[in-house]
Amino acid sequence: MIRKRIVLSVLALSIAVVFAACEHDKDASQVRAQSPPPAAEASVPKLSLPPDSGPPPAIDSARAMQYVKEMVAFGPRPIGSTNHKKVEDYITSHLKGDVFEEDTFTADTPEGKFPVRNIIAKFPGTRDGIIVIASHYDTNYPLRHTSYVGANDGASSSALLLEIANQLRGKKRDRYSIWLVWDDAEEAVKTWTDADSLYGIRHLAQKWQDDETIKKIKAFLLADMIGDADLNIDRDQNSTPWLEEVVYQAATRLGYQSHFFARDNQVIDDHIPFVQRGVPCADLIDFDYGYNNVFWHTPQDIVDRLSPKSLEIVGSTILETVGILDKMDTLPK
Ligand code: 1BN
Ligand code: ZN
Repeated sequence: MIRKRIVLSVLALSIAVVFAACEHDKDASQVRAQSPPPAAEASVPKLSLPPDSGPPPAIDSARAMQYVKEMVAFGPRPIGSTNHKKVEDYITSHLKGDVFEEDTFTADTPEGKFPVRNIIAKFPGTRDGIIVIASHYDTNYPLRHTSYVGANDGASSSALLLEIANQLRGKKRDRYSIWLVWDDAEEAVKTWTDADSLYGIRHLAQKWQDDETIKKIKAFLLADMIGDADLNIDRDQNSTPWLEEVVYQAATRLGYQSHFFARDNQVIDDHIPFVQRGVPCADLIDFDYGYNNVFWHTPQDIVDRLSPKSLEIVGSTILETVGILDKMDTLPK
């Protein structure tokens, strides 16, 4: 069974959770020893990857950062709020002319019923199979009456997906289809539990299981908290080792490997409903936002702590990962 906690490398993390704003944050983490370097990781399979060819992927980092600023400018965006509706409209306004659909439902939460809306933009390819790239766009609910705007946690990855859409738009894909998912209601409304969290993505995973879409998903790449100017993407032990290795190789091809996988973590995040259904997943999360993650779920999560370069590093690594997956003859299960 997957444990409801994060395992981090630093003993002092227990101090950091004391500063976290929400009750659920307090039991979210535990101590873990530092991982060996990626090549020495026992569980990483030997992969035969296609040769590095072609130009590196493009990401307009200034434009992505502008999107972050515009989302943050709405203010706190918890489910059920007017600002939440504004950011939904903001996302879909950037998808005009794209094929996109919405998965809407009412979530029953410890704070009552809320409308939930996942937004899915589809960039079709001719190869059979889908690569999903996901980000949540809601902000922390318990902090809704503070100045909390979730610049890193919610806005950075959602803005990056808008920029990835810009890069995919209008280009013929003779490879896997790419579906971009802005999922909703990731955050707990009270205390993080299996039932009080991940409302949107749990619904979407179940829907795609019921209609058998899930069988076509070759990889699920999640971005969360990827804007930190001091970028350190964790190796998530709940993710799929071979896919994490492809991500690492993609980062290495771009010269960005120093930002990836220096430490291990075990993250419960939007990928989990897909992990549970056997879909290969990689959660790209930097859960070290400020010393011992001290800015996470606090009003200190502001644009000033982010960097366009971090958006570029993660965005181009995701696109390079897609490029590698596209060219692999077969993908491991
Ligand atoms: C990530 C960003 N998460 C919430 N906001 C998921 C999470 C929940 C990560 C609890 C760690 C602990
Ligand atoms: Zn959060």
